[in-house]
Amino acid sequence: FLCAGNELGVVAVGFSGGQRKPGVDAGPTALIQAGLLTQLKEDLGYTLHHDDEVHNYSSLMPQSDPDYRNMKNPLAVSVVTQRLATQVYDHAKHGHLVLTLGGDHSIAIGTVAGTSRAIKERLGREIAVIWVDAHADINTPETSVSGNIHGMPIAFLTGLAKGEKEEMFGWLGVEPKLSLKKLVYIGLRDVDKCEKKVLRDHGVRAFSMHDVDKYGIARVMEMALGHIGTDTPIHLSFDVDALDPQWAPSTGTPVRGGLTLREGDYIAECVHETGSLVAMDLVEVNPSLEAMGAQETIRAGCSLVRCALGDTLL
Ligand code: HAR
Ligand code: MN
Ligand code: MN
Ligand code: MN
Repeated sequence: FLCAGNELGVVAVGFSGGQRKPGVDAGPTALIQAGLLTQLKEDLGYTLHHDDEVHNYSSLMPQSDPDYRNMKNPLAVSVVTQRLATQVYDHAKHGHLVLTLGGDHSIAIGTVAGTSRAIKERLGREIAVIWVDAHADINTPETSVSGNIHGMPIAFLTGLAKGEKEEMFGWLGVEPKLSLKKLVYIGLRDVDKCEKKVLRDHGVRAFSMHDVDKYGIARVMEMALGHIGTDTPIHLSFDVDALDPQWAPSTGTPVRGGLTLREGDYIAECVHETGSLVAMDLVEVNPSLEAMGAQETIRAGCSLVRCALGDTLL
């Protein structure tokens, strides 16, 4: 077994510096207030390891943070993800399954780095990442049009984008935290031109919404998990904007034509069934956007997490 017993580490990250819209930092509090952690404890029987804080890392924030290589807030995102990597690592090295509630998707630089290191040390294994998202988040600072780092985490994790000084993502080191061969995307439908080229050139396994339509979600999951192989530790990084805005309208970059809530839940259920889940992120819930739909978006987020952590219909 990849994780010990029913021990769940929880990290709540109220961080929005990877993009430009305020409010995504309130995601974790909204999810927790909706009862998510209580449900995990009482209904699913997890023992929670949580510091009862929603971290905003204010003490780490730089005085000034000018654009660098086109990146917005580079020092802030670097230092927050560095700290978060340690928090996730500390849970994962004890064999806790780690749940991180974001925050924008830039935080996955920290979460994946943390699980990657812990699993390598504890089990001598490389992790696989299932990235469920409307977007590929594989821009380098040079290819990004927006400069928003939430569109770049995969590039930093796989070494396509290089860090420099310690405080400019140099803390990631030279060894990639994730192999492009161990990455699978599901739900893509808004991928930049340069990102498409990178996916093609490296033969990254990616299931777009076209594939979900064509094969159905069950077959897509068979193929996705088949690519990863049995018995490989899995980090599930779930961007709520993978869901259609009908189910998750309150998110920074909604894109029509997405997954139904059931398809999202099904992905999470299949990942749970592998028994190989070591970490999950739920990101990009922004309750201040489309306020009418905030409760729906929060409910959808809670459902995705419960499914990944073993809630069953029967
Ligand atoms: N590809 C665009 C960019 O790099 C949009 C990225 C939007 N990202 C997220 N996370 N919402 O998936 O700026
Ligand atoms: Mn423990
Ligand atoms: Mn994303
Ligand atoms: Mn996205």
